[in-house]
Amino acid sequence: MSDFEVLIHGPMMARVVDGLAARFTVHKLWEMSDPDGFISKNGASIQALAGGFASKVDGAFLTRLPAVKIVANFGVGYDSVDAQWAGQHGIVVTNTPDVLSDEVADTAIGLLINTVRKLPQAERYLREGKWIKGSYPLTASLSERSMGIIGLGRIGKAIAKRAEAFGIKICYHGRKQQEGVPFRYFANLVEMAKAIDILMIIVPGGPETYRMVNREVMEALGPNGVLINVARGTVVDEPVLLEMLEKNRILGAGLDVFEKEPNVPSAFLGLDNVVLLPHVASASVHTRGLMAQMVVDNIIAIAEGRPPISPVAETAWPLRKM
Ligand code: A2R
Repeated sequence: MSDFEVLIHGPMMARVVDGLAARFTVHKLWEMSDPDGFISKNGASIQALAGGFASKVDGAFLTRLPAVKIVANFGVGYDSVDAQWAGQHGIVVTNTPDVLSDEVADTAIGLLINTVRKLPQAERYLREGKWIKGSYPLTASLSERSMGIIGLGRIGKAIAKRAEAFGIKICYHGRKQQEGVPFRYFANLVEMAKAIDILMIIVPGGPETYRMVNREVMEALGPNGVLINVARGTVVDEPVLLEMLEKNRILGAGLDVFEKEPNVPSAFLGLDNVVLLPHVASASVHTRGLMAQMVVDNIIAIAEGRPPISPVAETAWPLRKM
């Protein structure tokens, strides 16, 4: 099996790198002085690609790896991989669902509380020695609120379970109504935004959801509205959100993701009504370890001629031959 060659696209946890290196020949693209030259010279011998994929893994890129059988994505969101193209060309794409749902849901609720009760701002107030001069101003409350979840999938449902325990009323928006779900469904996102005061975004990224949270949605959410994004920065119209926050046309936002991360528009940094996180929703040692093992196990499965553990919908197993 040592002739099975794996290309790791960008920096990965030791559990991925070591786990793969124990079984296969591993190439670390991000450590190479000439990654492009490496692919031109050795692309044909690569059978598996692993990574978190900050850049696009599309048909043009995968064509340069003609023997590749699997693209193992570290993370549940795989919007940077053209899974449709991969499936049509006999390449399976895998992701890391389920194992991160509870962690992301915990972070989402933490971010919501921090945003509404301004806990990070209050902590900064204390550290800056301001408490001695007077109490921190009163904040908004989580009480008597309702939450609209965009994307009531695995993570969305884990968030709903937690939010219910806080007494928050839940409804959701998706492409279709789900059977057996006790929450009100809104086919129209603007209508949902009018009915709620917490907008929880946990939908996949990609062209279908690009800036679906637009001006109309944010205006419908209104001045008491709180927007929490633990999905992808691309789902929200970031310049409009910035304007809404600057003009206090929504109450606040909690953002774990940004359109061009790790670059965050500097105007966000000066605002008091936004809590900013560096895309850490799943980033605990425990959960990232489970995700890492799934990347390794998916590649081992393909190398051994077994079905992958977690193929994405576009490359459902067994792959249909073109
Ligand atoms: O639309 P539906 O009924 O298939 O519901 C899915 C919803 N969804 C959408 N909703 C509105 N417009 C769309 N274009 C659209 N596409 C998908 O998002 C479903 O309820 C939810 C996704 O759920 P899962 O596939 O179970 O994903 P999971 O594990 O909850 O992760 C969601 C996302 C990832 O893709 C990452 O971007 C992020 O969380 O970490």
